[in-house]
Amino acid sequence: MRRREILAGATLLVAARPALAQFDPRLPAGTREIARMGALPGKRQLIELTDRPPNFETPLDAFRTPITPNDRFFVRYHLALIPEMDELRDWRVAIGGPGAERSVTLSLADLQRIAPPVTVTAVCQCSGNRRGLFQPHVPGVEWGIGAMGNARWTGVRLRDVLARAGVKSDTIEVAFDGADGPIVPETPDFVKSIPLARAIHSDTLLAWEMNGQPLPHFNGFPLRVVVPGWTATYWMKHVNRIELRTAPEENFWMKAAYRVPRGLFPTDMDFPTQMTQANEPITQIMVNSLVTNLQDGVRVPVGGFDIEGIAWDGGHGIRSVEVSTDRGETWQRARLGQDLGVYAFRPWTMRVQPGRAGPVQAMVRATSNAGQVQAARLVPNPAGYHHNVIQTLEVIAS
Ligand SMILES: Nc1nc2c(c(=O)[nH]1)N[C@H]1C(S)=C(S)[C@@H](COP(=O)(O)O)O[C@H]1N2
Ligand SMILES: [Mo]
Repeated sequence: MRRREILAGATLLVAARPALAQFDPRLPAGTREIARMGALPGKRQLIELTDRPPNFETPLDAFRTPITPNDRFFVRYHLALIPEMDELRDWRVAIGGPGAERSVTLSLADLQRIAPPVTVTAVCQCSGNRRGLFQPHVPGVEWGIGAMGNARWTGVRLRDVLARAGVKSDTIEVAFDGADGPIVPETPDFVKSIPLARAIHSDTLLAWEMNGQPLPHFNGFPLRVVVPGWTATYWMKHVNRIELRTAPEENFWMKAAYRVPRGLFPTDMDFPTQMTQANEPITQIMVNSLVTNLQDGVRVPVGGFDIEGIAWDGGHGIRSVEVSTDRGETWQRARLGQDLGVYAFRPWTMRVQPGRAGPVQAMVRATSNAGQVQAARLVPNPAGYHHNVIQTLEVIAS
């Protein structure tokens, strides 16, 4: 998107939206008032929530396979000036900062020579996924269920790249900046940091491939950060600057945004340098699941039907998925499908025999290998993060 297009298009596009959208069955609950279907270059139709910056979510049927196709993978940006592909041709990443022994600047070819490539299959999920389903309503991008996707990410371990710069012993955080920027200088640039311990974790990558292809333009071409198990806010796209920090990153996107009340959500790793008395940065993904083959209100055969879906968490893997058709009194275990790794979507399926015609309610709950279970009730928090309430689906047997 070029600067002049953005400015010229801004007013025209806002007015035309709602009427088209409201009865499109592809639009998930919680987004129907504001969304419509739309496409970005290189992408098939996605659910368009805003176009400047582009915020497009993945429709439900794209989750019927445990790997989310690149051309249906959601897109989220905070800032509207996104570099064009040709502007990224001479792209380099600069690594330095007070915690670095030396500054280095590397091309993609340099990165690819550091070590044999590493692939991790992992869910990239926006912290605000399902915010549109919060009741009471919380302001922000009103995502439905599709601000997430699961892909095979290939690249180099971040720790092997940091070693090129040399990590001094007083380094506490590693910060990332991308090549996108704000239209107006008053908007703070999007910079995110992670604790050093998470940066040198063997699964944290700088990735240039997604599902065996170069990263799509809108998913961070040519290089993005991949922090498996952590929400996507840290997965910096078009990353061109990496800073080894000896003091906490203080910008708006760390200090004010992406925070949750302290201790409210369990995590395996603290972010000690960013904690306050009241809150802490959002980090690890919560255990969750989604029915992918049925939507509320659809007709199903009274003689029996399958419920299929996916389950995932922040890196323990899925122990079980259970389904209840009696409002939570009894639960039956679904059959788990292919295991693509602890950070990935885990497919599951369950046969239901309604026995009689009429509405059938199905509740689905996933449990992680750490014993964490989806929330029975929404855990309210000011920014509308971590919606992992047990899904209740109602279909009609006939
Ligand atoms: N450069 C850059 N990287 C970014 C962002 C951004 O606005 N700019 N948003 C982050 C957030 S909040 C999310 S949810 C993911 C979305 O990744 P995707 O667009 O590839 O789906 O990118 C992350 N990385
Ligand atoms: Mo996000």
